[in-house]
Amino acid sequence: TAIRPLVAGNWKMNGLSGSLSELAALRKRVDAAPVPQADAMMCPPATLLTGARDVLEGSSILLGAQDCHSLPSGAHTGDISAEMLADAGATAVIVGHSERRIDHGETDALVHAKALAAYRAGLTAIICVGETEAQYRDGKTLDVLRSQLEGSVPEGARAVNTVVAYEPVWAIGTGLTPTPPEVAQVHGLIRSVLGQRLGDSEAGATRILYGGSVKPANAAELLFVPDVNGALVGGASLKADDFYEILAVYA
Ligand code: G2H
Repeated sequence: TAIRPLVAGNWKMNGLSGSLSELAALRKRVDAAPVPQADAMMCPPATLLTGARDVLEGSSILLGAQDCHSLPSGAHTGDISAEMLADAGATAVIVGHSERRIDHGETDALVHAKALAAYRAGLTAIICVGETEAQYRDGKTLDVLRSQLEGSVPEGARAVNTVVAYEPVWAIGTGLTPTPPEVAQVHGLIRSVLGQRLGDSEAGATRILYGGSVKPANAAELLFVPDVNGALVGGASLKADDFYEILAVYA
């Protein structure tokens, strides 16, 4: 059976309470013209989760978060657990985004622990992987991704609770994107590594998103690449119209 695509927005550290009006505008567009062939999700900063939950009540748009701690509770000032995200209305959490890996030194082992925390709290883990510009230039992309996947994706990952997002670091927020054949090659590799880890039937049903400078103008060319099952959208998720246009590729 065909995989149902997912278009997930990642606001990153953008958005104050006023930004919820943009989410309300998106909801209005999606309600007026639903896109039946794909799921839509928005991941605002944690401070906006409960507000976003209220805005999205009764909507088909799913709510996700951007990061979690690996433990359920405790003395970890400033951190937020997966259970807290679930309590605030999230059904998914991004883990291992390259900005977390770079800004906070997150390792594959920590990302693995965070994915397990997501499962523990009943959340879907959106596990991000991607090579740096230097690794890309040196032809190391496939090796890097294999090792990130082996380190970050838990053995217990299932298609129902796991999404993998391929985000080449050099394509994030830069306007640069890999070519469709490059994306096809990487996504094929990701699915085959998942097959070795999870078995072919789980791997064949797992959504593999492309992320990095996805915008309305390039969405169709990136999203219809084989083994691409949706997008993780940063900058273009901040505007309801742009995000809807990307989602509407699946209309
Ligand atoms: C990649 C992406 C969303 P952008 O990080 O996670 O961001 O679309 O701004 O490149």
